Amino acid sequence: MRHTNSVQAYEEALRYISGGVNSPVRALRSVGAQPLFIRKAKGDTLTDVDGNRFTDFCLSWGVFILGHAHPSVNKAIRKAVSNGASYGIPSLPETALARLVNQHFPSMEKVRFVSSGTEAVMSAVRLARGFTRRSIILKFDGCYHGHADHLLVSAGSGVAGLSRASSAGVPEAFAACTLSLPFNDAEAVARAFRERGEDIAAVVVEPVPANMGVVLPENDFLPFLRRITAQHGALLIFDEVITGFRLSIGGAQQLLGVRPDLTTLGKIVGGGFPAAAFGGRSDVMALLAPDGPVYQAGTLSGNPVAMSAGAKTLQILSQKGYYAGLEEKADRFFAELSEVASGKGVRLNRMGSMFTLFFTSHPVRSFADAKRADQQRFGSFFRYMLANNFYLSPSQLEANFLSSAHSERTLGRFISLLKHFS
Ligand code: KE4
Repeated sequence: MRHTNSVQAYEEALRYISGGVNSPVRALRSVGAQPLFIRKAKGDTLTDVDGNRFTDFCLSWGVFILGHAHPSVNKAIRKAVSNGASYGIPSLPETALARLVNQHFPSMEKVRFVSSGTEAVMSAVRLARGFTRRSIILKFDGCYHGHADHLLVSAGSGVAGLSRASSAGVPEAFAACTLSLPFNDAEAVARAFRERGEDIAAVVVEPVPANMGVVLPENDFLPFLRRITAQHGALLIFDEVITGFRLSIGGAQQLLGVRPDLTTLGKIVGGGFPAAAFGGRSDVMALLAPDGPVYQAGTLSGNPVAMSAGAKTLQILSQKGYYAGLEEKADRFFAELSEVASGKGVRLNRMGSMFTLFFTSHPVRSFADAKRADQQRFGSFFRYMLANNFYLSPSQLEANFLSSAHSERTLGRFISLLKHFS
């Protein structure tokens, strides 16, 4: 497989862009591969600048549940952009998407659009601190909530690979306002609330973490977080940037029946454009400027093209039977994949259409467990799959995703490749 043009493209990119990439994990360093430069994407297929085609299981980190370049979404984008790309003044598509978000996430009584998941979580945390007049945020090891200073503590995703618990450049004073505990450890949470309950503004959690690889919540953990936050006057923030519209049309909160005070959304909600959202209880959202004292703003927030891409995506996802169909395909695939995986000493964690193959035979129910997986062996699996035209999310501590564009034949080939991997 030729990568000459990607190699040249990376050399050129290195001259102008730090690390040659605009997001660290794309450098493929943790999997020991050369970064690819993609020319186009359609359905489940990526085509790189050398003409190599790959079946994509990363889907721009979970965005393209419908597959890349869906014809109806593209048509909506073309129509929207012909009316101008941005106004910096309210437009009807913003309210249209807000109405759809509210319809599918009833806990999001009011919403505010932003341009990235980082902005969404950062703003929700500021709002929680403003509402409760408290400072401490409780998060979980291995969960990643974007790169706002105070959330880069024991984070997952691209930060997980760094040697330090949090990024350089984050003053200790900022990190000191963040407590990070093991996911699924109700006793540790109870102890934190016993000791500092009156200072805790919010618990922020990926309801089904995907940034340490996919790790499933133990049966009562999320309802427990709901009870203990309510008991102590702290807010519960569900970071559904990945799980929102992924696990169901109403995200993890609909599937698992836990109603948070605030929710953040990203990825799917923007249909591939830089758009994300935060929202929740009206009494909390009422504190946001211009109504209240908590400031938050954004030049391209509610961008009409992004709103149109998101709205068309959600309209297709809300069609009757969409998730049932995806779930059936996923169930068939994962039933066979987990059998082959266990024969290889590999652990499959999945929920809905997102999954991680952990290269360990032990159960993975926390960040500590996930970090014990054999990252070297995952790296060689990544490179083996790439050589066979499959592009996985390039890290052991990330999730992979199915889309409605993945065929049974492709999924069958994935399984047979794992079978022959040594
Ligand atoms: P962005 O700022 O990257 O749009 O969103 C941050 C974020 C917030 N919350 C969750 C649960 C997330 O997964 C993310 C971003 N996800 C990573 C992939 N796991 C983005 C990929 C990257 O950093 O390049």
